[in-house]
Amino acid sequence: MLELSGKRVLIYGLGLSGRSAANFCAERGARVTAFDERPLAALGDLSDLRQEVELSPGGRIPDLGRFDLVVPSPGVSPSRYETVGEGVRIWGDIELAGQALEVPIIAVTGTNGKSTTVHLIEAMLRATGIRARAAGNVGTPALSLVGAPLDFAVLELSSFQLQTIDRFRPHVAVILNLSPDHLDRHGDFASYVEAKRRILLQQRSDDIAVLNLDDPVVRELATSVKGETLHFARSSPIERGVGFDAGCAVVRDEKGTQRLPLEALSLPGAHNLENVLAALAATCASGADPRRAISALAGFRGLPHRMELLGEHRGVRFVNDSKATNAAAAIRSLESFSSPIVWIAGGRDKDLDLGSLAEAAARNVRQVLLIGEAAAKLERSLHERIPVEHAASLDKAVQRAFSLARTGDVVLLSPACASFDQFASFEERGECFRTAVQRLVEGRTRS
Ligand code: UMA
Repeated sequence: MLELSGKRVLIYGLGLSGRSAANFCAERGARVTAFDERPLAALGDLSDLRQEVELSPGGRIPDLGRFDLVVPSPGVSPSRYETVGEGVRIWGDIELAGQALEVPIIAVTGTNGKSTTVHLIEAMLRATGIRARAAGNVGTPALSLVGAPLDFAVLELSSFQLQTIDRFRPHVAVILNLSPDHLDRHGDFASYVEAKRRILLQQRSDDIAVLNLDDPVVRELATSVKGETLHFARSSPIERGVGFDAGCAVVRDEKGTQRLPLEALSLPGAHNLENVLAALAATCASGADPRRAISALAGFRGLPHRMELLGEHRGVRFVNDSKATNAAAAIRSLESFSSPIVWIAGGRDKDLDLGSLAEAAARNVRQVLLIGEAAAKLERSLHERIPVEHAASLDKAVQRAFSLARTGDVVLLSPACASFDQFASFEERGECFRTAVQRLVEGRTRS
């Protein structure tokens, strides 16, 4: 059990996870200092912080060597603390949660689809009467689950969060897919994959890894599995786990084979089918009945900003996929439509090879409208394959996209880039798109 009483703890970063970690440590008797590079005025309302937390915002980073434990926020690069001596533990909030949670953990990582899968697992377990709650990179700090009346904690984990785990041991570890992302932080794809691999390292022989057999990089991670492996796959045949055939999830386990029709699935795209198969495999790994679990699909409408159909106006559909912050995610959304697409892309480049986008776009993109810092780089990779225009803002891009679209087309926001050049988050970018579409539909902007 985690012993924090009297320990000197530095919370590095006062965002959502930092605040929850500060309170968690203070409640357990630690002497907590909370540092953030931003000045106090920029940190917003801190009234939820316990009084005994000593604030040290702005200015210089405190001497890390003075602390027993440093809790870096996921957004803090390891280069800020990796030179600290051996006497100082570096544990992120996920490590703290892993040590404090008294229920088994289902942890989900991968490049794309994590949040949807985590919410699907939560819904599927609940449909079987199991008390489960989602947290982590989905937006709710994992420490908020400590002490909650639960049977399972379902955690979405980013590569950033996995860099600061130590003994964290999920009973079920799911790896969805791996393609280049966050290379500005990790340096290269191999280092990013190594961060993701860490989800498996503390598992034991009675734990379960759920791996995507269709993904060659994920398949290779099987060499790090310590316990049982369940596979999921949309295309490959499965021996143990969840496959797919003729509209049915095919569950294969020691009891035999069950075919479960997926007609209640309303989420579009092959990638969402993969998310469902992964979630079902994780649900089976938790001991739940897959037939009851799958009933959750009927009420599952997907998450905002992920292939979210905002509506239709004069025969043109508007789809918000603001969460597509990397090339692989944007390719998946482009491939999800058979109708022509007027595509809005761009934002902050995460040092990705954007060339692969051109091939996907050439299939059925009528026109691309480019926004943000990466517009020039995107244009270089796209202009030989599809017509390219620049737009001064997302709002203007929506107006122009609608004027270019024909009946039956889709206007798709799927940026392939981070939002931070123009917005605070992908959510804010998605909301801006939603507002622009609403204005258009209500006739408050151009015809
Ligand atoms: N900060 C510093 N120095 C730094 C970096 C950050 O002082 O070098 C400070 C910032 O000034 C800020 C705080 O740290 O005040 C922000 O911390 P953070 O960026 O780590 O954000 P949190 O609010 O703690 O949110 C984090 C995750 N953020 C990141 O990984 C960047 C959230 O994921 C997560 O939902 C939340 O914890 C709860 O677990 C967001 C995300 O964008 C959604 N994730 C990335 C993604 O999905 O692609 C990985």
